[in-house]
Order: sequence, then C-alpha cells, then structure tokens
Amino acid sequence: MKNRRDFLKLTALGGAAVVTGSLIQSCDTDKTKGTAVSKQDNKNKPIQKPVVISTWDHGMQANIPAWEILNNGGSALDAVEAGVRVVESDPNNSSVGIGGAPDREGNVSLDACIMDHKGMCGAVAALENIENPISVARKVMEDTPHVMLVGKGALEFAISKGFEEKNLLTEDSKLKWEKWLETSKYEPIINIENHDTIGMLAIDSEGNLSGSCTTSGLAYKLRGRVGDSPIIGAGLFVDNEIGAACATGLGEAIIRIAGSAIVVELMRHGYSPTEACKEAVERIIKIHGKDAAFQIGFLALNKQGEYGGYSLFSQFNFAITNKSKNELAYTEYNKEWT
Ligand code: SD4
Repeated sequence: MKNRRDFLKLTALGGAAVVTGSLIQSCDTDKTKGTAVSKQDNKNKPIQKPVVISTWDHGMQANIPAWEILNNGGSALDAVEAGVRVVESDPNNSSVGIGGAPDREGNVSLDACIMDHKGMCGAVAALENIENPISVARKVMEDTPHVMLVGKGALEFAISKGFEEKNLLTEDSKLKWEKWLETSKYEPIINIENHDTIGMLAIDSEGNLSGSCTTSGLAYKLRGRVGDSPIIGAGLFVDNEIGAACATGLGEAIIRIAGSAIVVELMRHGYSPTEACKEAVERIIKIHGKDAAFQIGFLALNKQGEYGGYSLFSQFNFAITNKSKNELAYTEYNKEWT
C-alpha cells in the first residue's frame, strides 16, 4: 500500500483523482453546501449499516479486518479494535504503534482509547513497549473500574494481562530521530510527516456504534506529553443514540474545544456529520486565529450510518467501507496549505 507521501506525489502528478467534498456531501446530505446549517430530521431515515470509516490512507488497510468482522455480523467494538491493530503493528507507519516516532529523548510513547455503544470506555496514555495499546485500552475498559491508565502503571497493567514487552523504536525511526537531534527544532506542525493518528468509527448490523483512536502522538514531543487521542471527548466520542466522532491533528487544539464530544453534541442538535465537523474546526479557528498553522481533522458517523468529515487544511483523507464502497475520500476544508 502506498504511504501518504507517495499518494500526495501521485495526486500532484495528476495520477489519482482528488475527491474534495462532493462525495462526502452526497453521502451525508445534499444540504451541506455553503455555511448554512441544515437541521436534519433523522427519525424516519433508513439506517445504512454496517459502515466503517477511518482516518488517513492507512485507513484502507485498517478497514479490511474491521469490515470482515462487520460483514459477518460482528460487533462494531470488535471491528474498531481489530482494524486499528493492523496499523499499530505496521513498523512502516511512523505515527502509530511500533515504528512510531519517539519523543525527544528517544522513547516511543503511545496513546489510545476505545469506546462502545454502552458508553463504556478505556484508555492508555504514555504507554511504552507495548505494540497494541488499543487492546490494552479495551482491557482497561472491560477489566477495571477505571477509564484511563498512564505510563508505568499502564505498562504494568498490560504485562499483568499477558501483553508482551518489546522495543518499539525501529532502526528507521531511530535514524530519523538522530537526524532530528542535530537541530532539535521543535515545531509541532502537522500534516506532512509527523501525524497520522488512526481514528476509526463503525456502526454494526445491530445498529450499534463504537470507535477507537491510537497514536504515537507528535514526533519528538516533550517526554510525558499526551495529546487528544486517548482522551475521551477529545480524540474520540461515541453516543449510541446520536453518533460518533474522532479527531486527528494537533492534539492541544482539539482538547481545548473537547473536539469529538462537541461534534457528537452538534449532531444531536441536528447538524449533519460534515456540518458538525466543520463547526468544530471553526471553534478551533476562533481560539487560534486565522493564522493557525497546524492541521486538524474530524470524522463523524451518525446513527443513520451517514458520515462526513472536515479539516482545517486540505489533504485530510479517510477510508470508507460499506456494502457498496471501499475507498478513500478527501474531506472539505477551511483553507489551503500555502
Ligand atoms: C496528538 N492528535 O497526539 C495526535 C496527533 C495526530 O495526526 O493526530 N496526528 O496530538
């Protein structure tokens, strides 16, 4: 599978079609054009299920096992765990799981969370030496009375549950980190290489929603820094009556607006998935001003199986798999990279 950089090169050469917005609008609602917000009346709409969506091009790879589970009548919860595990275990992905970029001291430190249709959730933050933090997050949800474990405690819990410790710093990410150390310039500008969290949302054939989110966070972050991805309500939120949302991009900005919870809340008030994601991005712009030079992207899936997304800058894509399609699409966005 092509990585994101290759894909961008291809699009620049005109070798692949860039779908900007129209696809998302058509599957969302035909009223999403422009800034006017259309209130959706979902009561009598048929539910399109199952569906799985996930962030960035690695979503294509992640949707394969997730879809297999959904298509065989399995649960959204199992699907969103199995899907993102594939990306966590891919050493060539430099922003999730093994092979993830380390913090500035060379430690690969992972954040993840998972949430189900019953409102149950689990999370781990700053977890080291465990390849699949999403599965540890699920254990936190199912086997403890808590929601989040961090650092050493999360690692000890994982080991007690039979997870194997391993070195997550691959040769390639070590070389890149050593190169970075030459200048040690810390600029958390996302969208080019130091991003690519995977967030996944699914609705199963029972009509139940679940979501997952997992990342190595910002490349060369301060030791101990935790972003939005493991924080329920920021990187991920699920309300089985309404819908689910997940986020990618600069975590600090997403946390400041309780991003994913806001997106779900807006859908509760009648916003379509795309409109809700757009409004969340606009709230971030309100805080950070028009000069915000970092990427933010939200995805949302509602109870009817409609989905959408929106980003601050262009180039945010996501994978969609349902009975009729298995493809990547680009979200609408606020502004171009200059
Ligand atoms: C973080 N939100 O740790 C993550 C990074 C990310 O795409 O999403 N990158 O802030």
